[in-house]
Amino acid sequence: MKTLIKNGTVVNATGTANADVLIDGEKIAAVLEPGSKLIGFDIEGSVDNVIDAKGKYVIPGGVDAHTHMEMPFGGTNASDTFETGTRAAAWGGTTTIVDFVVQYPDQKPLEQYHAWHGKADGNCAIDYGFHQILSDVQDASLTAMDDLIKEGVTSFKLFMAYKGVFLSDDGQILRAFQKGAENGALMMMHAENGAVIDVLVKQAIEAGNTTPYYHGLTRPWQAEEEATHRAIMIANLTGAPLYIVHVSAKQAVEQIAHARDLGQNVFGETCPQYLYLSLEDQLGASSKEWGDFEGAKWVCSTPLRARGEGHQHHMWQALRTNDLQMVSTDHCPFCMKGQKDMGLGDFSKIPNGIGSVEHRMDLLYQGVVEGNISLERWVEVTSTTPARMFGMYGKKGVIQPGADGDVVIYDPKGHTSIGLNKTHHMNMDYSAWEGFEIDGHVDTVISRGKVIVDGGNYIGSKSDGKYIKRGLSQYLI
Ligand code: DUC
Ligand code: ZN
Ligand code: ZN
Repeated sequence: MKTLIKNGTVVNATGTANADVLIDGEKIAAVLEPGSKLIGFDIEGSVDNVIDAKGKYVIPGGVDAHTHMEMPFGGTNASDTFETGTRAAAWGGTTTIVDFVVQYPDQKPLEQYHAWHGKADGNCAIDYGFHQILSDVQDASLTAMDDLIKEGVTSFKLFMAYKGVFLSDDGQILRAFQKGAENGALMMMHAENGAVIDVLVKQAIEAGNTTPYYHGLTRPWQAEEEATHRAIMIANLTGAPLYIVHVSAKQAVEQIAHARDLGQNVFGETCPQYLYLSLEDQLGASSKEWGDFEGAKWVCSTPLRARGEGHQHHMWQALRTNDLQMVSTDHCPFCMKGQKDMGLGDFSKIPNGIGSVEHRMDLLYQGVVEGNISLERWVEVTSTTPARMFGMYGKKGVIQPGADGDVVIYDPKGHTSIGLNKTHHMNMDYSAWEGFEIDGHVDTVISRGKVIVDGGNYIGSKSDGKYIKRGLSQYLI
């Protein structure tokens, strides 16, 4: 199968050009001057499929490096399976995800890795890789890190919160980071001070403050800043590269920026919810159906932060200045009925998570429209940097000869209305993004040379996606 995308505006992280893109089989074969012929050879006449992208952007497929499809968590499972979640991702212009294999205490990382293959293989609409969560750092887990790297799992997430579920103590973090420094793995951190949060949560519940708003109040920015600083110091001590996930507090960004200024290999990701949504929105949320439990729709950790404190503005700024390097979703969807409602009367029992895998490319494009980031930076933070950060660049994250034919045709004159009865395809009974309007539209999505979304219609199949054996982070020397 050969496809020619003609007359489009090709946007890479490095620049924008009017060019035609030729895809041959699964790979990009050439990026050509518009209408050019190869040594007199009529390209258009020789291909199977011609797509006219006049007036549209031709960008590398989105790479969402933080998802939790069907993750067992909070007494239930994230509501998107690999099948439903990757299909929704495709609709939204994301052609690669990196999902988290979970090791709970007493589980063996390699067994869990194979279990995740059991769930994902043959069920994904787009390509997928895995990180590994380590919740039980002892000798066997450290040895498993070497084995997992050989399988293409080159990044490992630890938690400083969720005692008894995920939390590692500082000594365990030190040991895992020592291993990362030795084998080149990128160490990822959920940076919140769990002990402080657990006491604040207990005090809030005892005082009768049980509504979802208190989820945010009991996970204050100080807990995020302190944990971010501690993780950076342990990484500094060991020499491990460190990636802080889902940064939401401006003070945590400052910690990351400071470490980077001093030359440390520290990176940070934020998520659409921390760019657009706020604690004040959550406080004001109320509906006929749920009353003030409506706010449960936005219970996630790290939590939404106060707009009055300027966190959202600071996240956009940090993305512009590269104090933060990329945007993932932390896609962890739960339905209100039967899942989030487990926390009626006690916010601490609400499963933590928001579903956004379908909307990340659009929501970040709106940042271009509103002057928060440039067009090229949009591509960089949603595709190119995630591909480089997690050892996939060259195949993913760029439109160039030899790269995978993962291409999105994005219409800047199109429009996308987000909402449950509109564009929503995730397996959730509500949208955390209800009512968001985007001045752009994902028209066509091509995954390794195959058109899987055409004019907004999904035409792929659930076994299109392949496992990606990732290399080490390309930001390391
Ligand atoms: N945060 C969430 O909101 N959900 C999953 C795990 C996490 O760290
Ligand atoms: Zn986390
Ligand atoms: Zn997560």
